[in-house]
Amino acid sequence: MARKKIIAGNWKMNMTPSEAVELVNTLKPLVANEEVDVVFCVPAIDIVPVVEAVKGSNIQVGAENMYFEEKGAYTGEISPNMLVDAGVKYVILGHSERREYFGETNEDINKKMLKAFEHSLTPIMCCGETLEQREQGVTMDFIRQQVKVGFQGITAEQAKEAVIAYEPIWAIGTGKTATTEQAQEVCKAIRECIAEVYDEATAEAIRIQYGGSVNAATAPELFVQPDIDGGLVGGAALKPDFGSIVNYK
Ligand code: G2H
Repeated sequence: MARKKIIAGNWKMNMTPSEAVELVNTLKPLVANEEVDVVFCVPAIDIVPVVEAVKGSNIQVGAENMYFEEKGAYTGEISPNMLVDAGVKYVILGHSERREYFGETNEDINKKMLKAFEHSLTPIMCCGETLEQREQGVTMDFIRQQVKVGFQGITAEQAKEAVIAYEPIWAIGTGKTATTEQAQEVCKAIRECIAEVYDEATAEAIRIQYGGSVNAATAPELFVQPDIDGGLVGGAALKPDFGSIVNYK
């Protein structure tokens, strides 16, 4: 069965709650495309008003992070059950900015992956290499490690529901999109890695996005690649351009 494309916005640390509602109201008619899964991953404080604002539309709401404990003395953190209770369906885990600025490790991300599934949240697990790693020719070794550790203890049935976002770090927010060939090559290799860890059926089912300076001009070519099942979009998700990205065909 063909995989349904999933196009998610990652708002990062942008939009106050009132700006968020305004943006949802602007984008709602522009992203009304039932052929793809449309997800808005928003800052924690925007979740409640955004869940309210998207009601009656095709938009699903995601978080940008969560903690792996249920509750307790973890000042500043947000638990999976808080997200679920607020109406969140997806959660981005292991974005390179979380890894770089907040020291998240593959092991932390694995704990979050396990917790997300325990609460029926769909993880969008990010992976991707630095420019240095690409130049050293170790891109796939690095990504395979991120994927293998990230999915430790995740069953094949769960993995089939997961989303992986391949985001080369050198292409994030830089305006440098990976070429279509580079993006397809790595997404294909990630699928092969999933086949190795699980089986062909799991590899065929899992959705793999590309992320990194995706815009309305680059999306159409990227999203028709055989192993690219949509995108994780940062900057362009904050603009009406996101409508063109969702309607890339
Ligand atoms: C990569 C992406 C969204 P941008 O981080 O996750 O952001 O499209 O701005 O490069």
